[in-house]
Amino acid sequence: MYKDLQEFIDDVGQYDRLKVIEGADWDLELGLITELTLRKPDAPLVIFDRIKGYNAGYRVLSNLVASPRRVAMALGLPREAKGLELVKLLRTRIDRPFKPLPPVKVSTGPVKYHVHTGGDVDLWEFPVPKWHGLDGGRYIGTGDMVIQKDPDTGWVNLGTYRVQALDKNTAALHANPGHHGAEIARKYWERGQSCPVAVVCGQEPLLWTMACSNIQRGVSEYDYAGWLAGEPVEVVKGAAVDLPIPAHAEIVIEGEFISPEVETRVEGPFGEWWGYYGGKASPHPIIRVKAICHQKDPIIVGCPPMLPIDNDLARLIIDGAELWNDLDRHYPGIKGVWLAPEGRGGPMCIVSVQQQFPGHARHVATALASSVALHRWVIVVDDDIDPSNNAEVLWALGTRCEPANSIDIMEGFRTIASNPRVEPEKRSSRNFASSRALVYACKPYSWIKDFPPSVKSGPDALKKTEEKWAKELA
Ligand SMILES: Cc1cc2nc3c(=O)[nH]c(=O)nc-3n(C[C@H](O)[C@H](O)[C@H](O)COP(=O)(O)O)c2cc1C
Ligand SMILES: [Mn+2]
Repeated sequence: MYKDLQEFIDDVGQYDRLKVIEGADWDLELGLITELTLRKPDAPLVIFDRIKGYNAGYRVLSNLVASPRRVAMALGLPREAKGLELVKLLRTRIDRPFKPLPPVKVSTGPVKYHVHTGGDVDLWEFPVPKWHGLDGGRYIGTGDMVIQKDPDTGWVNLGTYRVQALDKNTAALHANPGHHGAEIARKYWERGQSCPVAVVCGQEPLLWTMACSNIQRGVSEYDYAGWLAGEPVEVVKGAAVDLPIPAHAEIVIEGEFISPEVETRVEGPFGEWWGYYGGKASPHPIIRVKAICHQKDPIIVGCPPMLPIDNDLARLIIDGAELWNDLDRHYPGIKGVWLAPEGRGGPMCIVSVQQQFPGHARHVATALASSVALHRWVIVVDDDIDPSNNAEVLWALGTRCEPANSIDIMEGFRTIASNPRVEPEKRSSRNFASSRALVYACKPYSWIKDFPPSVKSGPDALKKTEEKWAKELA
């Protein structure tokens, strides 16, 4: 695991692509530049410095894990791995009994270089970006981690939930129902208390990736990251709340997350991960900020939703690896699980199966559909198809799927308010349910042996020819 964000940035400068951009405006320009960089494959990591109206050193970073190379570096995988290979490598690494490796407490760390409390707290000290034109304000938390502790069990959860800066010591926090942070906050609120929170706005990428992946309920992302990396995360006690905060975090906002029965403020709208403004501006619970700790030259990590592709690929790799291992415990022949970034990840789940018995494809597809993740499409392909290769998947869809009898549609699954396709009537009655399509883009098992062979030449013939004609083909 990288010691801190700076160590990762240094490595990116050496082994991947890094761009430092000076003089851009926090008001939309950071978002526009980020969007332009994501149009090309292998987008660079971007650091904005000397942001308009702010001192040098107060930086914003985007595209933290937006290239396969940086995903591999962040997760400690071989740097040349790409696509499904990344999922395969990670799944092998986590295919062992989980042994929590809790964080170690240290007395202090670089995060405590500046500690602001009381009247000294000011969220506008930082160049908080307004990312997209229709956003309702400036978001300090997009590539963040919200730390909370379960009041009953002591479970420390880290989740990536967006945070809008509202005034110098007030922020709105948007944690969807079903997410661990919402569950923990509710426990405090039901007791008439507010929920202590610490929002980390800038962290090295491994722990951050755990915060935005579907780590099991009751498991601390700290313990999971430690287990995965083989070394514990170093933490210090917060300045105002009794929560462990990463000793090497860039910026940490600490405070009380207040019950919506006590106070709410309007949050949003925010250009969301689906790629739309699906949710509206609405009353949200707020954080009363008690303290802000930050490094000498602090960096906000921004991860605003972007088109055509998002910049948080690493979480799709870990979610895919977890799904693959889960399926593997129940079914043979699973050759790959891929959450396609172009389809926004979860909603576009592709699984490759070497079919071995009647109903095999349907069992696998229904297992994936019933996952709590938002898999709107589950596409089953055969084992000759790489699910992370869009050309191969489209070929399978175009040629092996007979729509009349290769699609199951199931209704009544969980979705969330930001889903742009929730009908207005359902939205007004807060019926956030959606359907799922299981698409069999694979050869029908009952006549799989009679399915026409493909025109693709065998690997041996291709290799031999490639060697013989190496010069001409170069
Ligand atoms: C960049 C990014 C932003 C996210 N924003 C939110 C958000 O605002 N609210 C939310 O509930 N989930 C959000 N998520 C999804 C959660 O982080 C994710 O589901 C994670 O598993 C939540 O942690 P938990 O399982 O501990 O609740 C976001 C994910 C990413 C990658
Ligand atoms: Mn969690």
